[in-house]
Amino acid sequence: HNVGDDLATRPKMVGARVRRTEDPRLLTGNGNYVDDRQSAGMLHVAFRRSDHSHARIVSINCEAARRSPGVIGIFTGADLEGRIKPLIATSRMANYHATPLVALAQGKVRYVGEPVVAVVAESRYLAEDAIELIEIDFEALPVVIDPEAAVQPDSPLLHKEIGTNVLLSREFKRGDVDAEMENAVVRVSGRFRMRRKTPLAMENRSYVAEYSAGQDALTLYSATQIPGIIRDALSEALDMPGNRLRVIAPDVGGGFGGKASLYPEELFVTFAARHLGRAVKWTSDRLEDLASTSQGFDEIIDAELGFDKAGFAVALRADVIGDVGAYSIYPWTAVLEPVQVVSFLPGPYKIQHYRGRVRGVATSKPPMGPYRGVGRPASTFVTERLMDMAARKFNVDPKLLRLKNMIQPDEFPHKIGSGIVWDQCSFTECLEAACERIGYATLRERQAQARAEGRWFGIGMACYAELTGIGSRISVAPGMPINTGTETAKILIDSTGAVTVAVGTAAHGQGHETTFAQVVAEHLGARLQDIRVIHGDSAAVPNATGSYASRSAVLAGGAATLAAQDVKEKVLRAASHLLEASVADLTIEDGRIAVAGTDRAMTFRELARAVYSEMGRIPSDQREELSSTKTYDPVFGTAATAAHVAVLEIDPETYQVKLERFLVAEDCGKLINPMIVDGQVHGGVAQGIGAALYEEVIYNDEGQNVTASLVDYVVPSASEVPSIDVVHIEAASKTTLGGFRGMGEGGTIGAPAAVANAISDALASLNIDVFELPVTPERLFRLIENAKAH
Ligand code: MCN
Ligand code: SMO
Repeated sequence: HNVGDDLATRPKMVGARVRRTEDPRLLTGNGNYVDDRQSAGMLHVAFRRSDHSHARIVSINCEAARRSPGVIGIFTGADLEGRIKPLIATSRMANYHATPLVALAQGKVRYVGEPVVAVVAESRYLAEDAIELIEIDFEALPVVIDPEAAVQPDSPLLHKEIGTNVLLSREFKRGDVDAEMENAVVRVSGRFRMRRKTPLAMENRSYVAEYSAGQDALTLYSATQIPGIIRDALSEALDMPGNRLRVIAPDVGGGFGGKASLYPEELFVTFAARHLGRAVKWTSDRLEDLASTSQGFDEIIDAELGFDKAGFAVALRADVIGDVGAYSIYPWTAVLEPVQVVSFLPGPYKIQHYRGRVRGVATSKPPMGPYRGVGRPASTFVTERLMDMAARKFNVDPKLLRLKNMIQPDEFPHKIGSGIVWDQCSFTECLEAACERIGYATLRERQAQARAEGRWFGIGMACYAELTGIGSRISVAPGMPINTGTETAKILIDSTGAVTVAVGTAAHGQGHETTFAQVVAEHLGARLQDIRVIHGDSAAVPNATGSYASRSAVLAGGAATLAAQDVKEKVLRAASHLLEASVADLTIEDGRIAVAGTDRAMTFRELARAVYSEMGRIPSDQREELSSTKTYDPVFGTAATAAHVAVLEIDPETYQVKLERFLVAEDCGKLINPMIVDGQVHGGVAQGIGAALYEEVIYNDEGQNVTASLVDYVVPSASEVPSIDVVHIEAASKTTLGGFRGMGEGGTIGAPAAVANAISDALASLNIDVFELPVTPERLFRLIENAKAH
């Protein structure tokens, strides 16, 4: 199944391990990030943020700050009223309450770190100095920190006008789960806890806005994943037509979902540039980033899984409380993360009876937003833990119990209990391949040996499916303000024969400049070195959104394929005049058009010169620009699947968890670039290991973030991440053009569950089950000490 094995029989470009063309630039320090941008007369912003988690703003005194050197302007929420239109993340979902997005707090603050006052000054230092002089009189209000307390009727309210802290509630239901659970022979259950994370990127958030007064035109350079969405949102917020607004995401140093939403600071910087008529910059420092970037994965999940006596899972019920933070994130809404948890809980298994309830609860913390995997790391953690717990009760191998319950290869398409439909998926194939490649039987023998020696050696697996490449019929968040179901590509061959490909997606580490060049080279017959991919520029295509939800390969790859095929036809038509041959007799390869069976040929450069400059050579009524703009809509989308296996040992003296091996067998359909896919899996697994063992944003009872530096918020480094093996099962998707399935998030989805299962497996002799992630050293210590005491 390894793609490398059959490269020779494949088309040349799609499927090749092409080295990332962006790497020479990025690795030699020639990247161009937002903060690198300098422009004449540039001003700098510093934000005075709330140090209260919930308070009324009684008064703000900026007098001393205004007299501070270099200060150009000071703005409060009141100053922005009527100047920036509040944006509302709408949703079609019943029982959902939106909260408006404003640039600066108005009347009240609802989390520590919320921007309250903005100072614009000649330098960042001067702006920071002035910030210190601002006096804000806060009247503290009761904190709302614990999501379970926040749902109680007597809880203080964060949004009085809404009348409840429950911003959303929903139930998915199929069959009669209670009756089936009653009849179940084996039941496993638990209260699972996935702790809050931050989607930590190496580059902090950063924005530069430049304004041309003569043109009334604004350009925002934003470290964002979604320049197209930001452009459309700014157009509304600032009441400007889209053709006077341009949002550019230059090189972006990671996002992981944290740069996939519109931020208050981004709104402010753009407004200020226009208002003051000068370029304005704000770059977050790490403290601000940890305190104010959207956070992810914060759920309490009560779940129970019931089996019949033959070992088939018959009923699953779950109750989810998601801590969505203080506001509903724009544009995705607070619905995004918690509803995905209940949507994906049945996972790859046939479970006839399902009920999943979810509530998203507002608390005094930064808004919950997308984070790599969205909902599925938590749902996979729960379902895969329950599978392992059941296997132990049945005394059967966890692999066999999974295989028995999985949707089998001849049972697709399959609709799971939440209503999601899996197209053809490789559930059993991935699990079999993972176990074969890692030598599962041998590992179990090693484990028996280790156990005999009193060692804690564990093997954990996790299987999942994720919905990727989502089209217009099942938008990422139904009823949200912006359509995310399509993407556009524009290809132009210029008069030098060079090929420029513009896509609406915005890579921030995924290597699109390489993979989309491969797609276009394949379908156009151009040379890789003649192709340049432009991404992350809202002005490059008429409608664009960005990169999130593992959609770019499917959507932009699809659009690029359509556009390349169209341009190829134009090239062939032009060449047929110039080479005096019929289109059917022409071939295009490596940037050369040739007449089959003759020595007549021309390069793209010669062709382009003739088309654009040598007016007599093609009849004028048949001369056409060598370009095409195509939009692709996969309508539904496609599922990607994987099986993860973690092997680890826990030191019985220090309780240190040492990951020995990690293997992923994944199916992302037809691979564009196996090397890039491997890299994506490696990075995703590293983040999943972080979620399993280290990463946790902690708020104390007053709502203060006590993990607001990278000393306290611990991420895995190279020494904590083992070498990761990746096996590719390449089942082309039948529902997407080109057969691609998305995979950029997958690594993070499976790894937390696999590690949690491996730890529970290692500690089976103590009857320990992991219900809470991350299993930090402290948690593991308590688990083991508790178990020993009983
Ligand atoms: N690819 C491929 N063959 C396939 C599928 C994908 O070669 N069958 C390639 C694509 O062409 C692309 C990469 O793999 O170069 C990822 O593709 P895709 O799954 O379409 O995901 P996106 O490009 O839309 O990226 C978004 C995804 C998300 S949602 C998060 S979160 C995430 C991730 O990508 N954040 C990342 N990977 C990241 N990687 C880095 N370095 N930094 C982040 O912030
Ligand atoms: S969390 Mo990825 O940006 O969808």
